Amino acid sequence: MSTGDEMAKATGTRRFRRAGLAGLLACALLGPAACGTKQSPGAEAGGAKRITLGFAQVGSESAWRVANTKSIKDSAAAAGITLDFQDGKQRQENQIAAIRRFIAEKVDVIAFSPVVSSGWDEVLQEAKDAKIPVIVTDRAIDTTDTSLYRTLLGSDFVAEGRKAGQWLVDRDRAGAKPVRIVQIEGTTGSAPANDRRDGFAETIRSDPRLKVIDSRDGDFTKAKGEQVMKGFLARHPKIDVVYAHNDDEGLGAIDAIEAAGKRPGRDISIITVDGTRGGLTALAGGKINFVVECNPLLGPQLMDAVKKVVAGQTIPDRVVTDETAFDQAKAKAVLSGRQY
Ligand code: GYE
Repeated sequence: MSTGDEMAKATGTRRFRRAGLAGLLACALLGPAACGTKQSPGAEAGGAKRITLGFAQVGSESAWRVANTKSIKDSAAAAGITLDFQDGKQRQENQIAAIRRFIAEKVDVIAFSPVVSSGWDEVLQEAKDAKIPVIVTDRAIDTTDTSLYRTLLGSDFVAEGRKAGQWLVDRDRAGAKPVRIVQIEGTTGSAPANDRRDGFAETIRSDPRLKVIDSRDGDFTKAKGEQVMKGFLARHPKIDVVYAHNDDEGLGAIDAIEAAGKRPGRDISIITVDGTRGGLTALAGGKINFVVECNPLLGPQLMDAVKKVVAGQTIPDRVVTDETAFDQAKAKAVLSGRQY
């Protein structure tokens, strides 16, 4: 989705279908007496039909993702929602197959976090034709037809990229030398990779000494982050800063830098995004210099949206997660209470 579309989604609201919900609402409001004595399969003691949510996850590429999956599973259980969870193993075709299965099995709501942003129109049209509402979480999709989904819950990745860039601009304001930056990107074609790159580029443009000298896909994993960093170190005799699109890639870069006999956080500065326990621990220990937060705990918001969509209530088209950023002192202060 383009920033323009996102802005449109951020401002509007939409009304959801009420058809076929009168009975459900009567059950919920008036109790079992209004629902008759026979419970349909999946019905609960209180009379309201249990909601089934099909969720197509990206994969388990990072600590962020593991925390996100746990949040979704825990919140579904707490909300009394039956969750049909499918791990897409970072492949769009797996996620499309999962969504088709959810449609065939007639789940009440489909939610997914798209591994890449383009190529969803056809399968989402199938969900729309089957009258199954779709909620996009975490990563945006690229489509001109915003009627294909009800809302997007998640972070503003452009803002995250800007925070990363602004920290560097402020830190190096007084410097005179060129600053050679290498960038370890997230999965090519994913919303967070595109937006974190663009937000960062836009901000550092204000200072001509700051230059991205190389940029490669690290697929949001520690193993690829390490591999990409090894390549950078082999190709570039002087690197001042690593900007990694997530903590895992940054932690991989630390291993590569140490293996090359250099000190991460000192000889080469590191900026990452996420704020997981692993990232904040390295930050508190001085091996990372700045971490921009991206909150994975989207489960409660998602379950709330699912219930509202099923009940025919109005929900905002775009819900942006509240986030902060951490320097070394702040990381030390929050680490003990970090859930993920
Ligand atoms: O930053 C990264 C994960 O989509 C925001 O995906 C998410 C990103 C997160 O793999 O660690």
